[in-house]
Amino acid sequence: MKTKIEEYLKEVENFKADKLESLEDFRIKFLSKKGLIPALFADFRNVDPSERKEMGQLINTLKNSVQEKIVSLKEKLDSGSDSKSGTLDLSLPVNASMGSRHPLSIVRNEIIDIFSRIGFTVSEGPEIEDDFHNFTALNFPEDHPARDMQDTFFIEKDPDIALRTHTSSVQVRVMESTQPPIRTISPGRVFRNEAISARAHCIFHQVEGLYVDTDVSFADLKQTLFYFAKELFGEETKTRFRPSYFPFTEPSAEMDVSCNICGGKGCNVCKYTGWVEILGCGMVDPNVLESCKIDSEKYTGFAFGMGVERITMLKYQINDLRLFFENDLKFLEQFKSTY
Ligand code: 2NM
Repeated sequence: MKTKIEEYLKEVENFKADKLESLEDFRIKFLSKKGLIPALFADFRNVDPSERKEMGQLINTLKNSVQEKIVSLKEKLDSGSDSKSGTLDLSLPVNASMGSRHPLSIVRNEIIDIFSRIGFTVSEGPEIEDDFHNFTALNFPEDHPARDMQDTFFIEKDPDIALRTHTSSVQVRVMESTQPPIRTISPGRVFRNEAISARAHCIFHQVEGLYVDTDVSFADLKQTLFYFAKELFGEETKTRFRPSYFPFTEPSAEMDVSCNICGGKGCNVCKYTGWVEILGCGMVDPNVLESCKIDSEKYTGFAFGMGVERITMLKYQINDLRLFFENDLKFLEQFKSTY
């Protein structure tokens, strides 16, 4: 019996399989009910008691080496067949293209980062709004054209429920629920009933900002936005403020930055003026503070709003807004960022 087992052990050691079928034959030969190992265990009953210990150990060694051989050959054959048939090998290092952030997300995150460095928090709110938060609290007169069906997507009439047309509605909610000091920005999607073109879309992204405290002045507004422009477009960036009008701010202004494409010399992006408009801003109208239960005798505030698409187009010299919504990989793959 001993020589038989030793022969089997040699056979197992030398066994090679180039396909799963021969490995299966090997398994059947040794381990199946009528195989060689069960036969050895059957013979074991007739072994002399003085040899039992040694024979028992030998048979077990044989059984283990058969099992180990099957496992290791199976692994080899499996991984070989994978590479041949071209299925995925999950152990390979990643070398496929990695996916990248959407340019609008990159710029939005950068804007958030710049303002959070000077103490602004981020607030979010619903995209479906009531009339009070989207218009009335923001000092829009009853007959303002923005309240018209032509400009706003209404979901219900009486009471009016609509898709928010700006994220100022979020700031109304912040002011209602928090007493000053308030320093917050609200990034988000907004909706306007407009024809889609290279410069306009019915969905776009805004970041609006709000700062309310005692003694907040227009000088604070200018310096904060000057800091923002330099952080976003570079240290050499100049800013200028032009008077403007918004229902929710008084006085109101629009801020231009020196054109970062021609450096102020004049090009088709700045229409040969050397300046490009990037945001609207102003001192929060006391009516807005009062609508939100903030004492306008005690507190003042400034606010601003910007379109993320517009800023992204300027930063990356993109000339058609529709590219942001088409999900064309050739466009999206060009943007790599840590933001
Ligand atoms: C702008 C321009 C000027 C603005 C006002 C407010 C609020 F809620 F405080 F009244 N939030 N954002 C604002 C002011 C937005 O966007 C062009």
